[in-house]
Amino acid sequence: MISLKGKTFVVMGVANFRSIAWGIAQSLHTAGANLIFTYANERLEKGVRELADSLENPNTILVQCDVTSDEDLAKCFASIKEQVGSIHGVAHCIAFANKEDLKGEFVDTSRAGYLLSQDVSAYSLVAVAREAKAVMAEGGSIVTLTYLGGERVMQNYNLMGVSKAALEASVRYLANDLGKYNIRVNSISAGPIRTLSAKGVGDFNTILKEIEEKAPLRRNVTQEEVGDSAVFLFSDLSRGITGENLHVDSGYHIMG
Ligand code: KAL
Repeated sequence: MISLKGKTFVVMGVANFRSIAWGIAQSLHTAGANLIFTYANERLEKGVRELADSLENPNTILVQCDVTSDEDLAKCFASIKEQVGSIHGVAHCIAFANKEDLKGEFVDTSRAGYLLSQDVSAYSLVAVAREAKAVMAEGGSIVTLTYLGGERVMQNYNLMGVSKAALEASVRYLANDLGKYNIRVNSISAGPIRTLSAKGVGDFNTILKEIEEKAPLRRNVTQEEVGDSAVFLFSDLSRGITGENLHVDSGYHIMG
């Protein structure tokens, strides 16, 4: 197993125990890393605290951070710097789109809905990377989460697909900017997992079933698998990789 002992990682976007962010946190914890969790608002704080406390030998820090606020972002990373000095990576696991924009046709997307989704789901990575750079004295690794709908049209993913396309392009431009500081930026394109984001998606079972039938591995992926791949991207084993989109999807993306 890869050891990340003595290294500190910020995990943004844990909503509950089903979150991919939580899968990443658990894998990082198993690798011996120190963890800092950020939560968007008070409503989410209690759940994140309970999860953080459930980790064996918890040595974790929680910081509030609404990524749509430049002030919050600055305060959050200043507080992190004050508490730990420097960090070695950030897991950015944050996305949002209004429910009403995730059905019907993309052509009907409102300006406000489009901008909100871009702000939370794509621009936030740029802002986080800028703040994180100031706290990554020894270089580092930034990992964000995307989905195949950023590369192709997937039913109902609509404006989130466009936000993920912007996120994936941002990964490449950020990788180019931050490479000279030995900061790597990559994304993981996870197969469908039943998280809070997927809640209320009527045909989610159909989506999962299609993966079981068509993906090379003939099964769906788990939070743990995404978490372990993130640990690889955070570790020195991936030191030659940046600007990459790693598909952790049972191979589904290669199928026509
Ligand atoms: C094709 C798929 C089916 C699902 C379609 C759209 C999924 C969009 C993801 C987006 C992030 C979901 C939301 O923003 C939901 C939001 O409107 C309501 N939920 C919330 O506000 C909850 C409480 C909070 C915690 O959620 C967020 N996001 O803040 C895509 C599937 C197969 C794969 C998925 C689920 C991909 C993905 O991007 O999550």
